[in-house]
Formats: sequence, structure tokens, C-alpha cells
Amino acid sequence: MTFHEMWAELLPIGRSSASGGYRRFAWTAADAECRAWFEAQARARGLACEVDRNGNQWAWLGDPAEGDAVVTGSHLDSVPDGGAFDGPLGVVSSFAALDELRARGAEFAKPFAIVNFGDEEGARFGLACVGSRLAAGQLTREQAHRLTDGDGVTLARAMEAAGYDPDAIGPDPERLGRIGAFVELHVEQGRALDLSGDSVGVASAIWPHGRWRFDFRGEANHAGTTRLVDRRDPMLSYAETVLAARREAELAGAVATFGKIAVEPNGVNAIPSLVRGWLDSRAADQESLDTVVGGIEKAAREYADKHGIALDVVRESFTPVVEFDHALRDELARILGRDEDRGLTVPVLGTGAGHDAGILSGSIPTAMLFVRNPTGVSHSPAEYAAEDDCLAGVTALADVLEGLVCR
Ligand code: HGY
Ligand code: MN
Ligand code: MN
Repeated sequence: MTFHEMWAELLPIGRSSASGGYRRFAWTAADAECRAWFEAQARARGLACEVDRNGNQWAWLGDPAEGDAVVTGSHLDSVPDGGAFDGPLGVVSSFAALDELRARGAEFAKPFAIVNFGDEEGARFGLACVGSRLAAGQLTREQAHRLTDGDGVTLARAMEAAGYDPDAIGPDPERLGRIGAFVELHVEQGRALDLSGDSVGVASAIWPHGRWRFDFRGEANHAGTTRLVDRRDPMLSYAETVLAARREAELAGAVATFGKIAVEPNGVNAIPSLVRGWLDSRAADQESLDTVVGGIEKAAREYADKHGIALDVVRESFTPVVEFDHALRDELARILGRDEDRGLTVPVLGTGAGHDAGILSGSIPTAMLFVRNPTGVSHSPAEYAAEDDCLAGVTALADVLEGLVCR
């Protein structure tokens, strides 16, 4: 099956006809369909399929027990109304790159695998990269069991309902110890490659990033009869905090986003009793991120006091800065830039987006390839990459894998 055919087969799964975006959330029917697709692709290529204790899917060529394996892959889940490329491009390209290697007659000197990490986006349970975090020991079973979706369903119950054992989840050092290199191909979530005029780039680093929950508690009351001076309206403090987030981020050259909100009782004619807003913030370095989030929290407390509002701020997740393995990064750049007389032509870029490769970088050597995104738009139905660039990405991934696995 060609790249194009694989892409077409995956395209309808979990797509909302209303928005045109994807709703492939962890442990839902759409997720199960994606997983079935992955398994079918693996089996069609004679790969041995296994699901690890954390629900990540692996497709093996060769015996993993030999060690020093070369692994590639990404994720198939999405954010709410996400695009088609974030995640799936890496998985489809991995199968296509394997096909290209076989067509080249490549001889695999090491075990090789393609992986689909579970719940990368954290769209349902609020924490990103759950599958890789569990494997790397960066999230405990107890913490994972406590994660709850918007309907009050725990991650443990959701896993169980999908046919997986939530009591089996936990660190997987032995599995990770067998991997010599993990390479994740991903659509770029920015315009650096578009601006440099390149189809493919290599990742240097991931900005430190995290998610914080701000609970503003006031007093529910009648929207028509409560005098303005008598109100304790948490929406006001929340709104002022959103503006403060923008200001603080601008000052530090960082980003800060309130992209999700829950309001109680959520009635048009009721002053809210609770406004819960989730902040996502990222910066080039830890110090800037601390400054931004500290500044936002300080402003939020002032606004809350002004309106008689109680405020709780909880850090729900945090991922420190990731510097991808320098030797592997340089090897990728060397492989991809090898046939020119003009020096290194492959751009090496940092990103503000999180990835499983970033989580795993604390345990094993990891690297990433980015494919040009002409608009830079991501986490939106408008996310796009041209087919020519996707195919250039497949060739680049095949070149890299050939360099790593065939020697
Ligand atoms: O949110 C992120 O950066 C990632 O795409 N999970
Ligand atoms: Mn994403
Ligand atoms: Mn992704």
C-alpha cells in the first residue's frame, strides 16, 4: 500500500463532519479504529505486533531481545478538532519508509520497530504523552489512575472499557533499554521550513512547557436582579487574567494560552459560581517560563482579591526543556545533508510543541524530523502539508533509518 493509499484509508477515521477536524481521543471507538488500522498495516508487512503494558503499539522486524533496536513512529490520537497530520504523518511515513528500504534491498543489521504511542495529546484526560510518560517512569500508575475526563470517567475505567488492563501500566525500562535510537517524524508546527524553503528539517530542542489549572470561585446569583456592586463574579477575574497572560508572554518572548474553560453553572442568566481555565505556557528556557507563569499567577491573585474571588492554581503537568541527543541529531543532519558541496543544508530547528520523542529523550537517544507546513497551522482542521513534502519526508526518514539500521 502506497503512502497515498495509507493516508486515504486513515483519513475518515474519527473525522467530524461538522468541523472537518479529528476527534481521536484515547480509548474511544475512533482510537480503536486507528489501532486496528496500525495492526493491519503491520501484519500486511509481516511485522510482529505487540501492545505494551501501557497500551503503546509496536510492530517489530527482527528480535527486540537482541537490543540496540532502531525505532520510528509517532501517535494517531488528536486534539479536539485536530488536523490530519499531527501524529499520523509520522506513523504513515514510518510504514512507507520501511517499504522504501525494502524496495532498496536494505539489509537490516539490527531489530527495527514502528510504534504508535497512546494518548499523546492528552485531549481526554488533560495530560499529554501518557503512553511514553508511563513507559519512561515519568508518570506513576497511581497518578495515571487518578486522571479523569470531562465526564468523570477515570483513565483506568476508560482503558478497561477499551479492553486493556489498567493495573498493568507502569515503567518499562527493559523495553526502552533495548532501543538504541528512536526517530520521530512530525509535521512542523510553525513556518520555519516554509521560510527557509526546505521540505525537511531536523529538531534541535523542545521548549519547556506545562499546563496549569486556575479555579476562580465566586458566588452564583441572578443575572437580572443582582446589582453590579453586589456581585462576586469570577468571570471578571478570569477575563483579566487572560489579558495578563498575553502581556506576560509578550514581555518574555514566550507563549501563554487559555484554550479551555469550564463554567458553573454555565447558564446564560446566572452569574457564574466557578470559572476554571487551563493555561498552557511555553518558553525557550526555564527561567522565562517561571517568570511568565509567576507573573500570570500574581496578576490573577490581584484580580481575584479585587472581585472577592477565591483562587486556586494547580500545576497539572510539566515537561522540562529537551535537548535532543547531539550525536544522533548530527548524524541525521549528516545523512540528510551528505550529497552537497555547500556545507550542511538541512535546517536544525527548535519547537514549542511537545512530543513522545521529547519524553523518551531522558531514557534513550531520540531525534526528530520535521516536514514543511506551508501555513504553520496545527491543532486545527486547517493543518496541512503538501504531498510532495510528505514524500520527501518519507525519503528522508528512509535515508536516516538506513544509516542507523543497516551497518
Ligand atoms: O501540545 C503539544 O505540544 C503536543 O502536540 N502534544
Ligand atoms: Mn499535537
Ligand atoms: Mn504530535
